[in-house]
Amino acid sequence: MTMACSRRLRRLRPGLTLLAALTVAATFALRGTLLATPPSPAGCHAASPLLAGPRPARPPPSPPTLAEIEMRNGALWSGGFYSPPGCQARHRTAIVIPYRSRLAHLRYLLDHLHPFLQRQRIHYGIYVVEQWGQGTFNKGILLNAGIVEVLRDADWSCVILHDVDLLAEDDRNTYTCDNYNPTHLSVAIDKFDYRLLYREYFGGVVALTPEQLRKMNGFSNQYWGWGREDDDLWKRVGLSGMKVVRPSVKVARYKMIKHERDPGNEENPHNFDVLKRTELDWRSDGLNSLSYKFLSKERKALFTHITIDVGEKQT
Ligand code: UDH
Ligand code: MN
Repeated sequence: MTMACSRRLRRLRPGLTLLAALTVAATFALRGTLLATPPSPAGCHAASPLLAGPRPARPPPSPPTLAEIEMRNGALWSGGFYSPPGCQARHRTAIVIPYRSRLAHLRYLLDHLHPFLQRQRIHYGIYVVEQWGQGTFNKGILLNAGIVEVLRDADWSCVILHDVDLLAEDDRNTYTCDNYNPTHLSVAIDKFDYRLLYREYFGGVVALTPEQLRKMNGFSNQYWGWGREDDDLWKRVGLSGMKVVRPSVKVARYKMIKHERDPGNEENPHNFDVLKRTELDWRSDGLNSLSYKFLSKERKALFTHITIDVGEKQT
């Protein structure tokens, strides 16, 4: 290269740099319009520009089919995983749904939850943990098994335990965890007049880090049938030196899809007696004494489906 030529190039370089910068900016602007999330090397720190705010859930008279929901959610990876385009997500949230014979509710929830979480720009995965068979439902064992299986599956920083029939009504209710304390996300449910049912209520939708779950030893495995395993969970939080935190009642709003009590999940009066023993039992009854049979794990388009045998009713 001659001296003159290299000098000319040097003179041109600021122009070239500007041109390159404009091209990059134009590409990002285009991607920004297409994806609505301009790339930010600093991560998805700012409040998501995609949030819609308060939006009462109005599920249609019949739920959409899984194929219809799949068509509306083209950006998912197999297994129901999602990573926001254009910025580095700060949180990795696993949603764990305890499940048996509630297909209509599951279809409503998946249709609602995927776009809801994508507006929050969270890296997430949805897991449906199904209790196999017709035996007595045991939500504690099912969720403990779900926790063990999802943490074995990927490196999640937050686990959200989510009833199948609850639809969040404000996407400012962020599906992430507090670093120090378990979070109760379903504070105001329409069925209970959008008021906290009672101070110690810690059911519905709750968010905990793997560390918090280990500290409190997960759920008790001793609650067969409906009732009180959530009250036991509340006691474990306090007994392990933590407290429950809650987002504002203004944003933590949910609609519960109407339902009857399920067959195989009848109220069990014995559960009140079990609840009297939490203080004595929580250290030895929980994740560290969990026993279940893993039956299958299947990656579906909208979720990862894990099936568990919780065993026979004990009490
Ligand atoms: N579930 C199933 N199938 C069943 C039973 C339960 O999928 O056969 C799952 C499902 O995710 C459901 C959750 O377990 O949403 C809880 O059961 P539920 O919906 O019958 O509970 P409910 O609506 O809970 O009665 C409201 C709690 C308010 C009272 C709190 C008392 N501590
Ligand atoms: Mn319910």
